[in-house]
Amino acid sequence: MRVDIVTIFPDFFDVLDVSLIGKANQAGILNLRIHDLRDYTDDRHRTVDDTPYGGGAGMVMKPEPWGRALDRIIGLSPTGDPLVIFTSPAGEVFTQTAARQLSREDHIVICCGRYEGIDQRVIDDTTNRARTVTMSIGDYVLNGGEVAALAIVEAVGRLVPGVVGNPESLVEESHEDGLLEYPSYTKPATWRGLDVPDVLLSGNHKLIASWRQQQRIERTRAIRPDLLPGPEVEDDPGSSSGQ
Ligand code: JEB
Repeated sequence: MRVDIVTIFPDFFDVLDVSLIGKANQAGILNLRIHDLRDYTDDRHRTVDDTPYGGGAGMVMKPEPWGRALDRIIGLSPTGDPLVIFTSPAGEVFTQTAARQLSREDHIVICCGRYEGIDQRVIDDTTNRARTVTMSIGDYVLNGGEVAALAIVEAVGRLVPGVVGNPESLVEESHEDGLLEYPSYTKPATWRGLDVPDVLLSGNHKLIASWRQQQRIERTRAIRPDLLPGPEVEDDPGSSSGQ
């Protein structure tokens, strides 16, 4: 899988070298390329931002460097059909389901904005020439798209065959079937007066499996009840949405 990332902070992605993703990159399973947006500027100061039309706080990323960078990267796509992702607090939420779908792509391009974001015409123009999505990694505010791009690359990369050593560890996982994971324990059997649950030392694999499943359901009910199938309540036109 080919992954291109466009950013004004290429050094941000150095951390990938110390991870499984970096190993997969060296092994040729992933082909990860980081592009410095400033290489696509044409002025002495390598300017990437300007003041917003209509006024308001902060700066907006100028369209021209983005246009030149994406023309080049989309034009040189080895598949000719890349999926371009703009990270944004206003995007559709990136979930494990989205990660699965992205892991089946042959070429993705991740665009990392900064400041107040990128001139909207860059997204509109890209939508006219390539499959384009806007994605948010969650409902909190970051200063730019780099941390979001790292999260997407890690979540997607580990689903690409050959990146994670043991494919079984991918199956038995939180969120793959909508329940949280069961609690894990290792040696010693007693630590600071706390015992590993007896069932895990029983050697009874059927009993262990049902105990773990029960733990998953209880944990999900306690911590993430929103993940459990609940009573479908009909929309009340009089109720306000609330946050
Ligand atoms: C992504 C970004 C900014 C309003 C507030 C902050 C480019 N889950 C997420 N939170 N924030 C981002 C994100 C994702 N994905 C995110 C790209 C940019 C935040 N900012 C700062 C812009 N508008 C600039």
